[in-house]
Amino acid sequence: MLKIVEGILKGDRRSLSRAISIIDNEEGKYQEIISQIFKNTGRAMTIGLTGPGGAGKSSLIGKLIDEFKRFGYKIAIIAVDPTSPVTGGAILGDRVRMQANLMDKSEVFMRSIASRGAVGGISRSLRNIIRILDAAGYNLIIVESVGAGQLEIEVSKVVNLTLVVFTPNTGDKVQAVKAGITEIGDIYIVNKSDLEGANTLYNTIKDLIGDTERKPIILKCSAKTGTGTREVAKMIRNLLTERIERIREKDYELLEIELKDMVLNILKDKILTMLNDNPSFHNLIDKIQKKKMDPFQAAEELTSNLLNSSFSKYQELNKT
Ligand SMILES: Nc1nc2c(ncn2[C@@H]2O[C@H](COP(=O)(O)OP(=O)(O)O)[C@@H](O)[C@H]2O)c(=O)[nH]1
Ligand SMILES: [Mg+2]
Repeated sequence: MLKIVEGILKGDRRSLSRAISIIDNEEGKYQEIISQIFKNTGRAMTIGLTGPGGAGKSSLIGKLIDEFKRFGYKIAIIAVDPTSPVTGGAILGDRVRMQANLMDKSEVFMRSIASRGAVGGISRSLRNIIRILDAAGYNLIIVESVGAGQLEIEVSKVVNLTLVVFTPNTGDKVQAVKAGITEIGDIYIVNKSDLEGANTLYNTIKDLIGDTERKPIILKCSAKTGTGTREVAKMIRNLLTERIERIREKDYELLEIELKDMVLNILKDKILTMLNDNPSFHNLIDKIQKKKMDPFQAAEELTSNLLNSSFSKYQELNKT
């Protein structure tokens, strides 16, 4: 067993941090780490908080943590921020704000990752980071993400439950709808209920999405005063237990995508090597150049050529 894996399983924070960096950067060892911890995963529940910057996600997480700890959860937080590099202001600000809330909550693990804008890439690293935290014994993992559109959707696919946070003073309701955010939330939250306009926004959101078939839950709270935050926490806990079937289904679908993706990647590498080694590859290019063959014919011929030769190789291997 790798030393770092021993550390992870013991819940050692330095090993955890290091492992998360390895995964985030897809350094060579990351597959081995995941393989070695994999049997120890599968217990954690995950929730995602998303919504515009300044809506109060970090503040709300700070409040929710108090409640969740009362429920007995061991909590880890991952902040994903596509807009700023790791050293950027937004995350640092978040860190400070959350840490103010996290005084005496040192058992909460917190980490920010930069998504580097690669769609698909973030869900892969996020899934594996969740596995690491899961193996380390964190059983409630909270993902905070900022930004609009694609990243939000990516994150919502990876987590068990998605919360979308709105606030009256960034209240561009139409934009929220445009970004496809109406599709992804299990719970919609109007934060800053202590401010004017919160009721109007709450009613607008109810009209816009409360009536859709999915019947998402819409709540109001103030992360500043604490009004309503306990209800939010309770609702999250209830949904996590009530919707266990749906959560399993979603997990199955994710594994399906993940596995297909991995097989395709492996095949692509192998096929490219085979293609470059194949003598008829360059012959066919010659033929195309001399107009003896069109590219479609050549591609078909090469493909069946490759498939046949790999098939006979496979049969040979199985004979012995
Ligand atoms: N009045 C009021 N301000 C809030 C509330 N929640 C957060 N804030 C403030 O809104 C700003 C942005 O909060 P933050 O949690 O960093 O938002 P995030 O960008 O969504 O994570 C901060 O100045 C918070 O103090 C609330 O319920 N009421
Ligand atoms: Mg934040």
